[in-house]
Amino acid sequence: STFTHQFNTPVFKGDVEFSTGLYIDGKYHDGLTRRTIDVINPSTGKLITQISEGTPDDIDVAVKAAHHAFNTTWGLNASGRERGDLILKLAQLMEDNIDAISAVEALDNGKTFSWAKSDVESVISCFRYYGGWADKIQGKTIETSQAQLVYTRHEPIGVVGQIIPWNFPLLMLAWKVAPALATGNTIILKPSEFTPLSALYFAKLFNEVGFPAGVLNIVNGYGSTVGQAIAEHMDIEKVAFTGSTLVGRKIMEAAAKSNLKNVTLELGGKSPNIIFDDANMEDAVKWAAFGIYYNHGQTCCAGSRIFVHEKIYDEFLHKFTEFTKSVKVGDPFEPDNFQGPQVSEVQYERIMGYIQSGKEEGATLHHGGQRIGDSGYYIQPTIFTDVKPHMRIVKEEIFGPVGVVIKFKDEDDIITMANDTVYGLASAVFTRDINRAINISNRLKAGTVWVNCVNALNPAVPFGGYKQSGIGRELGEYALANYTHVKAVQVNVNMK
Ligand code: TXE
Repeated sequence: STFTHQFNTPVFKGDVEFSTGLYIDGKYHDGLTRRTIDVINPSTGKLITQISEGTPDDIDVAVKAAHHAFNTTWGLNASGRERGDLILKLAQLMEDNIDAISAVEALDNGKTFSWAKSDVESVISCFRYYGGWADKIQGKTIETSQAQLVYTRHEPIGVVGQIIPWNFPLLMLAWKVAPALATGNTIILKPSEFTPLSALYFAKLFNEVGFPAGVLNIVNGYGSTVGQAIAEHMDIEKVAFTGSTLVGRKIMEAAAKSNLKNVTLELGGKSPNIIFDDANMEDAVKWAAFGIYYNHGQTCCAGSRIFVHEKIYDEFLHKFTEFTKSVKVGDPFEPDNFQGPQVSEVQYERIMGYIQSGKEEGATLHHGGQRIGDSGYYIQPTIFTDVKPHMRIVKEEIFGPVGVVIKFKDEDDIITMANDTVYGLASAVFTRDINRAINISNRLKAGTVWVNCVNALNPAVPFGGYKQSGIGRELGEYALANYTHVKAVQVNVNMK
């Protein structure tokens, strides 16, 4: 069936309409069981619509379509230029519909319309970036001896599975779909059951652009059924996953037990944000708030552990608290709001559970910690102090607007504390001393170090984790390797 919605908000007025079915082989299907999943509005807790629920059998149908497309119209059958042109057209079509897409994302996820729009802008630039790569995927010639011609080909892997989360629904789709398309793979994508709508809208645009049928198949459904079916499928040759570390382990296990499919994982984080005493105080306060409150703290790279040099700790904490009080939380469609509701009731409960654990383990709830209102999943931006390294709020990913502020003495002290985590996704350092910035950057065990900023992302710049934050890198030229096999061809040219 079809989802139709009339937006009449201060920031967007207009109608949207798209199918809620499974998008397989260029057509919409109800799914073999015809079951549905309820899509809930996190701002109200009420039903938005119902979408088709896929099953492992639907995944089988999608995999067959994807193989057929790979062997006939895509893969090595479409030139890089042809693939790139379609990707660029898709980017343009998204730009033409940017407000409507952003409104759907805000409605379903709870992020504000303006932040949703900033996501969609990043989505568009990600597709443009990889559209540009499509005809530049090339191997090398390798000199061995005069008797040989040796070269490599970077070939698409084949049918790839992609499982994405709910925190940046369309952006995570873009990070995965764009490089896979550019390199010539065909795709089975599973969006999060909490936020399926923007991917369905995307499917409509994708279809309009004129990609061959079966190149991208979007199968909504639950992780334990459809997600698991992707991870263990014998005819899917690669799986890319973003989500919890717990599920990341299951994906690897399923890949190992089935066909040893290639795996890339982008998992959790507990990123340190380090503020030295020579940092620009006003900037550091604003960036620290952006680091933890951006996207309601539902960010894998959230700067959730804020380390402040002891000389400026009191001043920082005071200013950070004042700034936190000014963060506007409320309806995603009101233009002044920075923070909307958490994505779901489950996530809301999980975060409130962490706040409770912080109090029980003896940390000081310095600010916030309460629900806002009595409908929707709104939580106050929250600060804990007087924390100890063993506490759950210091060690575990909360994925909510909850930061801990911790004092440090010197560089060795901070490196030990910052690296004392099973994660290693991102980190940030604030200082005006360039040598210190570089030395600290070298010593941090994290896939990204931001110096005097946080959350800077660009499609050209690789992103991914050390330690249990993941395997592999997304974005940039690095991501092309996730979706290509390297074939070495050795030709005997002297015929002996
Ligand atoms: O994630 P899940 P959840 C972290 C964050 C959050 C916690 C739990 O700490 O609080 O994870 O969130 C699919 N086989 N992150 O439970 O379950 C699922 O359907 C295959 C960090 O919502 O990992 C969805 O599409 N797939 C993060 C996707 O996995 C399975 C983003 C992510 O959901 C599956 C989200 C299975 N057995 C949460 N079980 C980040 N790194 O950005 C579930 N899925």
